[in-house]
Amino acid sequence: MGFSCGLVGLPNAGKTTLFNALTGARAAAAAYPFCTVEPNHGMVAVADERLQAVARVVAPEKVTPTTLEFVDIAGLVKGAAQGEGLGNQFLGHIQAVDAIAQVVRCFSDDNVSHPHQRLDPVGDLEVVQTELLLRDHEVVTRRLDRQRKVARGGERAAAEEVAVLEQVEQALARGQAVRRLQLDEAAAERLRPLSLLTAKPVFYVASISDDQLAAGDEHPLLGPLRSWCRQAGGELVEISARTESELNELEPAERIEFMKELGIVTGGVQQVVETGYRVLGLLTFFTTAGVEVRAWTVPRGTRAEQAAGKIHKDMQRGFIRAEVIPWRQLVEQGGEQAARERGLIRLEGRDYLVEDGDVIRFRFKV
Ligand SMILES: Nc1nc2c(ncn2[C@@H]2O[C@H](COP(=O)(O)OP(=O)(O)O)[C@@H](O)[C@H]2O)c(=O)[nH]1
Ligand SMILES: [Mg+2]
Repeated sequence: MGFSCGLVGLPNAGKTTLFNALTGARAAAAAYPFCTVEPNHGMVAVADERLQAVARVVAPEKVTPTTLEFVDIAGLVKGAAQGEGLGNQFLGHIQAVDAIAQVVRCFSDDNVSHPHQRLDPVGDLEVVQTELLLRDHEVVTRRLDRQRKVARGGERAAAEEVAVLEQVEQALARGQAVRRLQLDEAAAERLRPLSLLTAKPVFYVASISDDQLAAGDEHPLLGPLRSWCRQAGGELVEISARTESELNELEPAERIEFMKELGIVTGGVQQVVETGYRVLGLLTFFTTAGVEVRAWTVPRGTRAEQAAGKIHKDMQRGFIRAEVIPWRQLVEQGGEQAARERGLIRLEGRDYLVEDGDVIRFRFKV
């Protein structure tokens, strides 16, 4: 089971360009709407300095990073919730992802048409947001109608669901995303089968040009965009996706040269991946067994036994114990041997809650 982020936005926002920058793929990015119909899927390695540090002391034959999946979804247009554009089908694709990266156009280019013939990032974010809210509202109202009937038949679970749905329906009608409601675990559980789009974690990606990036705070579009995102409670990543996708075409050595020339310090791609990882509430643990040092991804709150199952079902079934050390301690000790001799490797049972950065060796019998 992997985790995925869907790139969502208006046509020509720069989604496919960002996808290419993320994956190094060369999906068709072109200046006409609906160039992307079937979603493109790509796995992106999550760069992690901790993994490299652990690998330096373990000296394995192989180092395997963990991955995050990105899905390039076709552009949404106003009215998508009513079936405009290729509306409903695309909204269905968004349903399938775990988190949403809302891509918004900030670059200006007369050769690239804008669906509303104007450059207005905040307005664009609102158009997309409204479609997602409308779609959720429709799904919730339909379910509410049905469950009200079932509840009248005296079914208690249905009555409980109706109560939650009514609260959610009112929020959506006010224009409030479901993720902004403080729902308890039980309510969230009831809603899960509906895969509501505005319940998914979200972050925002401003697709901007190099000179806009260089202008930074001075750029007139960015101030309002940043405060809109702050108010919406979502992080904003600013990236020149076109430049970064062009970087992918270069050899690593040339790339470094080119980045120096342009003054690109931290990669926007890296920031997009990190932010996606963070909003999904994921953590990374490492294994060093055999010839491989490897990073694994699980949700926060994962127990040792479940983490073992991520590697192999047999490991979960035959789980005996987990031997755990935080990555930094392992690195400070210079390796497992020394850490073991100093008694720094802890023994944990099946219910141990895995922590971000743990290095774990699972003991199991088959
Ligand atoms: N000038 C400029 N054009 C860009 C930039 N990013 C993307 N484009 C162009 O905008 C058009 C639409 O981009 P695309 O990624 O296909 O948008 P999508 O419809 O959201 O997938 C393409 O012709 C891209 O080359 C940018 O930063 N600056
Ligand atoms: Mg596209």
